[in-house]
Amino acid sequence: SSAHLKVDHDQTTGVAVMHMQSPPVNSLSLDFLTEICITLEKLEMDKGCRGLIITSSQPKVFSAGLDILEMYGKSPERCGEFWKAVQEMWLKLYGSNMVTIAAINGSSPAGGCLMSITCDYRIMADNPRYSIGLNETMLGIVAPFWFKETMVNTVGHRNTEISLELGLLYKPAEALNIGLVDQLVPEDQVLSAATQTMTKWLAIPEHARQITKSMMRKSTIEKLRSNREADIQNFVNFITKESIQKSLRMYMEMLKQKKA
Ligand code: CO8
Repeated sequence: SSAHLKVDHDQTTGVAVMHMQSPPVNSLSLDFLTEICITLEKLEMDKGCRGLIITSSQPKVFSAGLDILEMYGKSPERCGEFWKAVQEMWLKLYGSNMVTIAAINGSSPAGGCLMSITCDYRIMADNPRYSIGLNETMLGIVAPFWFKETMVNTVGHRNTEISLELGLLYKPAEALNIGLVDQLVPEDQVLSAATQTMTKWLAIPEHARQITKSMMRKSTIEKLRSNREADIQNFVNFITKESIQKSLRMYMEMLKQKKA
């Protein structure tokens, strides 16, 4: 465990539960992403850990996605460092040999949705106040190709096209309907349902399951792996544009107003 992550690793079942606890909304800052990557690396190396459940300790929110403040008013160097950490988290999660389950106990926009769809299975709290989706266009920004492909691999081309162009955030029932999540359960049962599902997945012959997972995801992962530098440059050039900075500022103001 580290400052913003509580990891409960049950040695007898081989299942680790990673609780995100970065107040107020588990937004993914460079520091938090780095913590997540270090923890994932350790768990991945640990032969005694075969399954990972990701959940949130914060009320009402799984993760608010990338920390918008990391993309606003920052130097190109810093933006590049940030983006490299986002890539790293995605590569570690999407390429994990562990069985990964997202126990989505709150809202999960943008980067929070990305984290969820890197997992093998998603269980969401059946609370209509929560939503999940890749809403980047609503911020005036564009989900990169590897966000898009992870989404296509989850809900198919047409659902992805609609949801990305419109920047849709889906209520749990809608998310279930398009296959963005796999199961809805009452809020207080998200973690126990994830544990139950984990048992099923861990009963499959491990090597066969891992090779199959890798086969399904390899081409998407390779595309980013072999283009990391160009993807960073793309991001930095895009996000530091005056017009994009303005969109982000307006979006942040809108968030504050909604609150007031
Ligand atoms: N980054 C930074 N700060 C955030 C973020 C965020 N993503 N989300 C919320 N906050 C802040 C709020 O501004 C607020 O700050 P303050 O207390 O100072 O006013 C505080 O966190 C609490 O937020 P709320 O009061 O809004 O909390 P609620 O519980 O009412 O709502 C939500 C929680 C639903 C998560 C809500 O905060 C929300 O909708 N947040 C915005 C989520 C969002 O749109 N994230 C998108 C981030 S972009 C991304 O992840 C992918 C980018 C890909 C880049 C591609 C570029 C090329």
